[in-house]
Amino acid sequence: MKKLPACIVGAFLLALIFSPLVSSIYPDPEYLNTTTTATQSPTKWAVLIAASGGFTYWLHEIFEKNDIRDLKKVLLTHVWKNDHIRCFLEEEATKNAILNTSFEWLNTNGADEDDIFLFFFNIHGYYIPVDLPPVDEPDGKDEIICPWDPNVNGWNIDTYIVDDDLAVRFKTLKSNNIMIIFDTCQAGGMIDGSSDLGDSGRVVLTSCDVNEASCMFFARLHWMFPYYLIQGLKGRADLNHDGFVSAEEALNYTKKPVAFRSTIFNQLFDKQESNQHPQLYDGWPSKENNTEELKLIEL
Ligand SMILES: [Ca+2]
Ligand SMILES: [Ca+2]
Ligand SMILES: [Ca+2]
Ligand SMILES: [Ca+2]
Repeated sequence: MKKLPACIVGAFLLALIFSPLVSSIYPDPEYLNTTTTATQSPTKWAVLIAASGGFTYWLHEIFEKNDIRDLKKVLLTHVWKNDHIRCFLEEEATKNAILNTSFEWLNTNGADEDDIFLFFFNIHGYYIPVDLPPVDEPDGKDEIICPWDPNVNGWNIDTYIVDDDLAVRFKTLKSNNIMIIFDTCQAGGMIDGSSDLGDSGRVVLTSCDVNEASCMFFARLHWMFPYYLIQGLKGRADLNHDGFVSAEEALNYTKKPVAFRSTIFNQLFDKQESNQHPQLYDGWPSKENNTEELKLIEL
C-alpha cells in the first residue's frame, strides 16, 4: 500500500491537471472545527485516526486527510456533536494516543453502555511472522497497525500495535454499540483470530481481506475503501430503504465498487497485490444473535 512508483506520481499529476477536484486536495482546516447543535439519543462518539507512520509519503497524507475531513463532515451532518469527535492526524496519531488517549477520552467523558462509538483507522497495516500470546491466529501470524513515529522507517515492535493488544483496549469500553473501521493493508487480519477485534456488541468493517493490500483512488484523491464507505454513509448504503444507514449496510455497499476499481488499479499499475475485498465482522447486537443491524446514520 505504501510503495510509490514513479509512474503513479506521473498518473497523479495528470489526474490533477484534468480533475475538477483539485480544490479538494487539501482539507479545509476550518471544517475540522465546525460545530453542530443537534442532539439525539443515543449519544454518538467518534475517534478518527490517520497516519503514514514513520513514512513520509506526502500523497498518502493528502488522501488520509481528505478521508478524515469527509467522514467527519458526514458525522456532523447526522447528529454527531463536534466535541464528541476526536481526530488524531499524522504526528498526533502516536502509539500512546491510539492505545491510551483515545480510550481514556471516551471512558472519562461519560460515554456509556447505550452510546454508539465509531472508530476509524486509516493507517499502515501489515503482519508479523509469529502469533504472539495469546496464540489465536489461524494463519500463525498476528496482524499489526503502525502509528506515527518519524524515527522508524520500518517495522519495530516498540512502535507497532499488535491486534491482540488493540483488542484488549477495546474491552475497556462500556458501549455495546461499537463500529470499528480499518482502512489498512491486511485489514481482514484484524478479525481472523479468536483474540482479535471481533466481539459481542460490535461491527468491524475492513477495507480488504487478510492477504490483500488496500489501494488509493487517484481520481477522487481518497483511499479507495473510505471513499465508497463515505458515499454509502451519505445515504446510498440504505439498501432496505428504512431511513437509516446501518454499519452492516455500509460495508455491503462498498463491496462491489471497491472490488471492481481495485482490479482496475492493480491492472493499471501492474501491481501484484490481490484485488481488494472488504470484510465484515458482525457481532451486533451479539455474537449469538447478529441479525439486527446497528443503525449508524439517520437520513
Ligand atoms: Ca496473537
Ligand atoms: Ca492473522
Ligand atoms: Ca489477526
Ligand atoms: Ca448485525
